Amino acid sequence: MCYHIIGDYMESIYSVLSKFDFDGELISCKEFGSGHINKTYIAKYRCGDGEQRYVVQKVNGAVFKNIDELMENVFAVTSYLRKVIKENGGDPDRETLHYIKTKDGEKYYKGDDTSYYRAYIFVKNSISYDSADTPELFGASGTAFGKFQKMLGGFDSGKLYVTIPNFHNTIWRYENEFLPALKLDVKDRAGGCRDEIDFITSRKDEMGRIEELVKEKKIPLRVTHNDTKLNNVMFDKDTNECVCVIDLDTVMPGVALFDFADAIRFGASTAAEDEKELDKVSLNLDYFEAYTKGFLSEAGSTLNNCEKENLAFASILITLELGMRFLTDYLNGDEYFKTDYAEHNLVRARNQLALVKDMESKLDEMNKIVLNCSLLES
Ligand code: ADP
Ligand code: GN1
Ligand code: MG
Repeated sequence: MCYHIIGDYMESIYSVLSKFDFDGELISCKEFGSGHINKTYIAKYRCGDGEQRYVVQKVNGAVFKNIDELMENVFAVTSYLRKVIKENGGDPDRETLHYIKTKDGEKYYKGDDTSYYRAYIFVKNSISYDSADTPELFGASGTAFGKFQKMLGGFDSGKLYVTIPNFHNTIWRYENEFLPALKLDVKDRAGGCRDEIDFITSRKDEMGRIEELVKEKKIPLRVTHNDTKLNNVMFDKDTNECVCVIDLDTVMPGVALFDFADAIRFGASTAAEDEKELDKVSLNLDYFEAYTKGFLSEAGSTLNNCEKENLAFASILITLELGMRFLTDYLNGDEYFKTDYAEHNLVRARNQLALVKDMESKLDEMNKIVLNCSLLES
């Protein structure tokens, strides 16, 4: 048996693996993925002549305060999806996540007071991407998230717990997180980012626009994913077809617009989320169009006109929101997002705000693309 060394938590991860009902003999386990919140491991097991891989995740208990409710949500959503996928003649073992319970029959394993682990089957022959080489590949992820939205159309969103309250309530985040962080300025960092602070503050009036539409009942709450980064979709390694949507921790009642928007923010940018050279950061309209086509081809019939009219605006708003979240975390001393170096959150914030600026100059074109794609669907 060959054990890969995983820093100083080698001991504990192997004891964690032994708590789950996995088949076969452990071959290796290593850290994996580029997520900012949870810690992900891939564990390989020998099963007879073959191999079985499992994904094991340490859920971030500081971010997700109620792990029981979170796991209730993911089990409820994945069981529902399995049913729909079967009805549609698909393969539920491949097209949605398959969670593995612990040997005690629990949905997750609780280590010490702050560590929670859960496990699922690694989707065979699949890969995730941090960027798409072609608009077609990105468009395919739009189809996958659109289909995810459509398949969950019959699931009552009121039955889901809210795993992070006010997750995409931009004005709430401004008033209750950004302004207090700025006021306290615990690390004395605000002086070094005045331009970014002014950029955010000057857009305050736009921050509540979607919330208002929800209050006026023009936009409904639906079952939404809320974290639709390209690397939260698995593609088939050979054909590059989308296989399944993953990272279901933030599936909860929400605004479908933001599922579209967050994917655009990440995948239609010409640069990585933490690119330092800001002149490399812009919105690629070909990618925007490919995603819009893909998303609306599946979810178009579900969304109402008010939602469609706000797809482009929501893309700007979610980018502003994340820029503000990164800056808030920087001001707070980097407590929320994983960082690789001291100024990482500030770099990410500047990057997102540069993208906002470019998107603002392209809003009319984005709206035209949405309109054309909607007409294609009607
Ligand atoms: P995070 O919340 O940290 O983003 P994810 O659930 O997105 O965690 O998982 C991190 C990465 O692990 C994904 O981007 C993907 O590459 C890989 N991964 C996660 N689940 C699976 C799975 N079931 N099958 C294959 N790869 C997976
Ligand atoms: C986090 O876990 P991950 O890396 O998929 C964050 C998202 C941000 C994203 C930015 C629960 O997502 O909201 O948009 O980083 N998830 C949470 O990359 O806060
Ligand atoms: Mg992820």
